[in-house]
Amino acid sequence: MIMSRDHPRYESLKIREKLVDGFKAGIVCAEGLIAHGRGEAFDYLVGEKTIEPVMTANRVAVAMMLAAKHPVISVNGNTAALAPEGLGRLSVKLNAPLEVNLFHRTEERVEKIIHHLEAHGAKDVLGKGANARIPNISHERAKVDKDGIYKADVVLVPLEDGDRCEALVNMGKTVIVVDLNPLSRTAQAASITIVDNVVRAVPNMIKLVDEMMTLSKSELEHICASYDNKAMLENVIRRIKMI
Ligand code: PTJ
Repeated sequence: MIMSRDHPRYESLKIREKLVDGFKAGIVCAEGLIAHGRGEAFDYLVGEKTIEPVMTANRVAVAMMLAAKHPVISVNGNTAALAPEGLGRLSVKLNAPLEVNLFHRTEERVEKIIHHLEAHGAKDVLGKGANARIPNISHERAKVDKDGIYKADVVLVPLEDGDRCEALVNMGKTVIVVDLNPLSRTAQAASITIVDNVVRAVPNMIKLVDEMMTLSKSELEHICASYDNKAMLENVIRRIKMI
């Protein structure tokens, strides 16, 4: 579809087009299109921009990733379609492997997503032939790589589901999620919740990594020390009511 740049919903329509193209290419699942619609509704509520309390969460998330021993970035169909280059850049800058991990898993889709990420510059993407399981999860997102999500101390998961978020937290991991719905079980269960669209969250994190990569371990720990995710979520909900 040809869209004029002066269309008032140009950016939003471009994002939809990326998801539809991803669906046609076998990267995004049909359910992913529905999930995006829910995300769009919440994006309206935050004014389609990164609101102030979320920048604090972003900063803490980047500090956690920089201070981690084994940070990993989990990628699903929607995020691969929306931010393939950004995810690859973030992975290189943080020295954190990307791992494809799908709720509606098929081996064919895992391979297509790995190929898509690598075509956009990502290196050594994990996820094929997952060889470990997250305990107490019965669905396909339990399947992980033993050298990736299974071993990670900090996991960044854009568009997580509530069950797995809780299971990862129960494994003792720090779980950073990107979810536009501040009320979702995922948002409530995560260690750090970035209530933002992945199309803004990924570039924001890249910028912050550039700014913060020279900080010492104690400076990074200081940034994380007083962070309270529940208070941050309450702040986001208050802001939404004011917009
Ligand atoms: O690719 P798969 O097989 O792993 O499946 C991906 C989906 C998204 C279908 C799967 O993870 C799923 O069912 O997700 P949920 O439980 O519907 O949750 C999606 C959450 O992401 C909702 O809370 C949405 O508000 C939120 N969301 C949707 N689009 C975005 C978003 N958050 C941030 N940025 C978005 N672009």
